[in-house]
Amino acid sequence: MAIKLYQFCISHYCEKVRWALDYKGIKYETVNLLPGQHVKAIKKMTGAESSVPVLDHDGQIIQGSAQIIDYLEQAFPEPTLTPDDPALRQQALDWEKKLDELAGPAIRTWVYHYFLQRPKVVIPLLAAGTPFYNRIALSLAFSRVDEIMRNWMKINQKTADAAQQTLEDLVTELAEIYGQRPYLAGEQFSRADLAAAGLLAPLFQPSQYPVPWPKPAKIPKPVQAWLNDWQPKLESIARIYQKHR
Ligand SMILES: N[C@@H](CCC(=O)N[C@@H](CS)C(=O)NCC(=O)O)C(=O)O
Repeated sequence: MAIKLYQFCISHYCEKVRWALDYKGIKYETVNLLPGQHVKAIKKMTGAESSVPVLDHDGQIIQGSAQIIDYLEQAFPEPTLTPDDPALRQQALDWEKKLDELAGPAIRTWVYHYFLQRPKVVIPLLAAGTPFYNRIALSLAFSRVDEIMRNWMKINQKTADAAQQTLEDLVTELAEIYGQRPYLAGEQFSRADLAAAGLLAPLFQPSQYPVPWPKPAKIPKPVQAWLNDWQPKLESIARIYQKHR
């Protein structure tokens, strides 16, 4: 049995899958790709979109973090990440969908808007887990990388401001819930909590996440100021990560 995860180390959707695989105690190999160079390899495998994560389980190809978790729940049911009770199951799936659709893109737009202004900080994150010469290649082509990433994810000051608002709404909602009960769906840790803490992990930068997080002094000032202000609310989400990751 061979399981390969095609990923970007920095990708928070890939972190969802790494976490689910680790949680279930599944052995797997990662194939770390460089953003940009991944397109051909991923499209060839999926015959469709170029996004990661993609899981290859003995030749069976699954793309998308939620789809991969669905697959893992079938193939490796224990320990489960989806509640048995139908209402709680739906609640967990709804939360995951909402987080995938809102938190994932918002954090990416907001963080990259500021980090792309700091090539020396963002390049090691983008190239994490890949050969060292990729950092040189990205440095040499950085203005093009910046342009492509901004066009592709529609990143500009306006979208970054809207993304920041989305994050503030979500973090507020999550902190309120975690202040009242331990988990998002019922009494057990589920894929809903995994999605929340996995997708928002770049905001609290856990050491288990396989990238060289920059020191606070290197983080762009507007981001660091926001992180300082929102730290108390982020702590309840970080606790889920530290407890279950
Ligand atoms: N809904 C997808 C989103 C995946 C996604 O947006 N992946 C980004 C990295 S964070 C990606 O691969 N972008 C490059 C591309 O689409 O070619 C999931 O849950 O896996």
